[in-house]
Amino acid sequence: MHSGKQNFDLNQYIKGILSGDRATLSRAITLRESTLSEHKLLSEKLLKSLIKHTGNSIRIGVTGIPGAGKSTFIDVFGSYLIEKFNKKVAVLAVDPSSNENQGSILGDKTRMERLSRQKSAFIRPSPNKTILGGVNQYTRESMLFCEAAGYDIILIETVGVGQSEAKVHDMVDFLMMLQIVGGGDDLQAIKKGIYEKIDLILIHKADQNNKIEAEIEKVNFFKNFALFPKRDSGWHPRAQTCSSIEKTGISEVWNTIAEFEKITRENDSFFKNRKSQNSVWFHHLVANKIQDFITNQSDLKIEIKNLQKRIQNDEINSIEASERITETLKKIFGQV
Ligand SMILES: Nc1nc2c(ncn2[C@@H]2O[C@H](COP(=O)(O)OP(=O)(O)OP(=O)(O)O)[C@@H](O)[C@H]2O)c(=O)[nH]1
Ligand SMILES: [Mg+2]
Repeated sequence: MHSGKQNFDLNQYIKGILSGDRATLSRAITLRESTLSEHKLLSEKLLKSLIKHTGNSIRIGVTGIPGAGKSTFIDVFGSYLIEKFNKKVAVLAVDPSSNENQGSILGDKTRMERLSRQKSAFIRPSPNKTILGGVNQYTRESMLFCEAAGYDIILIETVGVGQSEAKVHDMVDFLMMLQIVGGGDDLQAIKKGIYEKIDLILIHKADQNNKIEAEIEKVNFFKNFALFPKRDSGWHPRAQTCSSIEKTGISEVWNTIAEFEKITRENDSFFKNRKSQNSVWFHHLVANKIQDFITNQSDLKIEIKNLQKRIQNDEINSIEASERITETLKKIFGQV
């Protein structure tokens, strides 16, 4: 018998995840996010064991400014996919309102009320403050755990703050951006180069008095998109309207994603994209390993602290101090 508090071993994690147990899945994500070195080691072993069971989902990023309606849309869209197509839907969401896990869970459960009641849904909020726009390496690895647990649709909610689109773009197959009707930043978004990364602009809250305005904006986006060259993937970004409250345009979003998947699988760009994303992941893993290695060098830590003190006391300047560190690093890596 294992109570919630007891440590799981590798096999318990593997068995639990492969059987689709949501509590174990949740624990595995927490384990991966841990900074303790024994947790890191175990979670790495776990990822290695599960990797052959990953990759069988469609990975969808949902970005947009705070208040664009991302969580509401995911609630409606995810429920639609479960009810209509019997899909298993995992949501990796960012909760900007809280930096504590407990608070996050409560926050997002209320925003995704319908979805959180579904047996085929898994919702994992992450605290926002520590990570840019809510995505980091752990989001990618959480996604892999979800795939091993049998989820076939992964939705990643991320707050659009410019750079976060690039980060989420590195881990999803399809990226959509929610725009509020009358947001007025259509051209600006394109200028920022975000266009290159977005597969669908969803003009959201196209309801009540906003329906006509939404259609006009859709046409404007369409015209702007026409100015850009065709992508290698063979996909040309779309603009569509949608209301999560009136539940209009929801099935059309799924149709677009299905079409995207068909086109990019047929011309192989789907897998090419995933392969290049694996290289990005590898770079992150290497950078983390180097960082871990260095921060575990106590001599180096002491030296940095001492040098910082000496800089404050005007005994050494920053450039000289950094040269000392170069020398120490050379010693550590055996290049003297
Ligand atoms: N009129 C209208 N309002 C909507 C729609 N979808 C969401 N809203 C409202 O927009 C507000 C923000 O919704 P959220 O789903 O929390 O937005 P979000 O983008 O997830 O926000 P953050 O997570 O804070 O970045 C809420 O008050 C929703 O009720 C819609 O389709 N139509
Ligand atoms: Mg939200």
